[in-house]
Amino acid sequence: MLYPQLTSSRNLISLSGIWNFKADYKEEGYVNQWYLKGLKEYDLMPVPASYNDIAVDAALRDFVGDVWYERKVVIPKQWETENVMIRVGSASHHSKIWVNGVLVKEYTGGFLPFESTINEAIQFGEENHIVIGVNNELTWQTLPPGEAYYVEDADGNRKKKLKQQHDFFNYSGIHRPVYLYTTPRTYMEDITVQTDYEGDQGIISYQVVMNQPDEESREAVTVKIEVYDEENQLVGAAAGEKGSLQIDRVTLWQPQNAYLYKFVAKLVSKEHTLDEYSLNIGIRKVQIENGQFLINGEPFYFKGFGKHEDMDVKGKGLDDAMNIRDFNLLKWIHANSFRTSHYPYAEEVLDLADRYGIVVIDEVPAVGMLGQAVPAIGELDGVFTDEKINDETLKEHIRLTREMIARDKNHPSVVMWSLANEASVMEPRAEAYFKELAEAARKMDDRPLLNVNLMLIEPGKCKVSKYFDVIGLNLYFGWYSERGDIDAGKRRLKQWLQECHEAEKKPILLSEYGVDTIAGLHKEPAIMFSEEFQVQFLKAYHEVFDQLPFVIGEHVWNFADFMTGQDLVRIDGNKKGVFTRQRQPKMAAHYLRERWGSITNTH
Ligand code: GCB
Repeated sequence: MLYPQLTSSRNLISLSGIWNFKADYKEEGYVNQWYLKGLKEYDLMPVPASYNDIAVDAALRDFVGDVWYERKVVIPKQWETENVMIRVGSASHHSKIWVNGVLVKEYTGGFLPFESTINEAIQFGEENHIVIGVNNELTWQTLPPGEAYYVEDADGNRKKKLKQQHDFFNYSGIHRPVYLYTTPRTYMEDITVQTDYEGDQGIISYQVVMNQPDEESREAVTVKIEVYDEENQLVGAAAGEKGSLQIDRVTLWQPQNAYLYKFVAKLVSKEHTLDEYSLNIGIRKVQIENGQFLINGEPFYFKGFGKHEDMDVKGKGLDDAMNIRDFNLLKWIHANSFRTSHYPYAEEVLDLADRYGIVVIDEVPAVGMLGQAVPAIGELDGVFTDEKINDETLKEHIRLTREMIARDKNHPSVVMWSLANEASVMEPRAEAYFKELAEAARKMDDRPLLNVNLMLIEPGKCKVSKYFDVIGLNLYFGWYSERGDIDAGKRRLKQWLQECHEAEKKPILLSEYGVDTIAGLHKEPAIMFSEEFQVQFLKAYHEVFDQLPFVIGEHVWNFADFMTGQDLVRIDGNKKGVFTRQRQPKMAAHYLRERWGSITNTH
């Protein structure tokens, strides 16, 4: 699915802004046909934004169930000859779109886009009524998994609650932009670009998928490709739905040194351009060889973070200012990468990663596939069962992986797919599940695959690592175990990493390590939660990583403090950020800046 674009052949109207909004506390929206009759007594709600923190209202913050968004929009008369689409960047977690009372789309998944043609439902040149219903419940067959259940409130009314196994707050609502856009009747539905190079010659292979309703004129349409460099000079051209082209004296896309070519695709019929679409592409190569992760033939050492889409007030709503602040901080701290823990981030974020030269590990929303919530201690109950994580969950997992890869495949910044975070992978039934998942993913794209394990998965006991290229480990020795004893944690860490590598013989990425730290709390000697403790913990871990050549990278948990559900171990959220939630540095940020500034991308 191509991101909506204004081009010589396509129109685009943003529906971001203020919508009417109503949370369906009494579960009456369907009965009273709000999708057709409209909302009465509504609130105002910004789109995109999570709705939870907008009102001053605990009931809305913690609401579980259906909410309704509504707005009216005039659709230009001139669009009548075009194919008109509505597209939502993401809404958490299950959505339906009605146009003038007609259901045009139903979609499950909280972190990926969905769209539909709406020609049959709209009135051109007139006002049209758009309603989007969003439900934030989770089940064992959704990703992430969770369970909704009813409780009674003080007045004896039933109300829903949600049990989840992941710690980040279940921010809900329309999180990414809503667009109306057009394509011509014959248009490009998809473009795939793959890159390579030999010597100083770049190689671009591409494929364009056309949607051409009129089969008879199929012959008459040709695909034309042009590639421009950053000076807007034409450096390559090709024709045909599928092909490849060479770029002489190529400038590669490098980590922290991005270079983007503009790939312009056109559908042409009798010298007339029917459709036009362009992509920013980077030419680079990713491989794993001899236990090393290579980008453009050079060993790459990941320095960076697990992040979240999370901020004050807006929750998970897309915010360009915050995103650019984050990239500036990544640059400032000399990070070269991050993981989109624990769901695919907005396409707009990946565009920035392409431009800033920040390497991305793209993760499906497979988090919490285990029988307990974090913290990572205690027993693991079985979840790969007929009732919980079953064949239906696997089908969803494969579908969301396919949609993520289809959406993000053309981003040079994306170098690896992460297919799960902290699943209960010592269970026998996890093996067949992950085998099928990894095999399916390999058919979709050739980038390496990552699986991320929690510290309850003992070295040598993971049933699924063999199906992956890189092993991610989330380790908190000295925090969740050996609490407060950094030396003991450090000894355990070294032994654990060595045993893991001995058992799996695969490159290891420290995909999470870190400690909760209250900004401004200083203690000398250090104790848990102080800024000094965070620095000492990170230093101790780094001393271990620096001795072990099979460690291919370090992603601190987390880039910034973020909101969670209410819990004993979460004081106004998860405080493992190196930056505060307002994106100001803790002491550890200065320490990391010094360390990462002094080690190169190859370590
Ligand atoms: C983890 C999870 C992450 C949590 C983190 C923590 O292992 O992957 O989502 O936020 O631990 O801080 O407990």
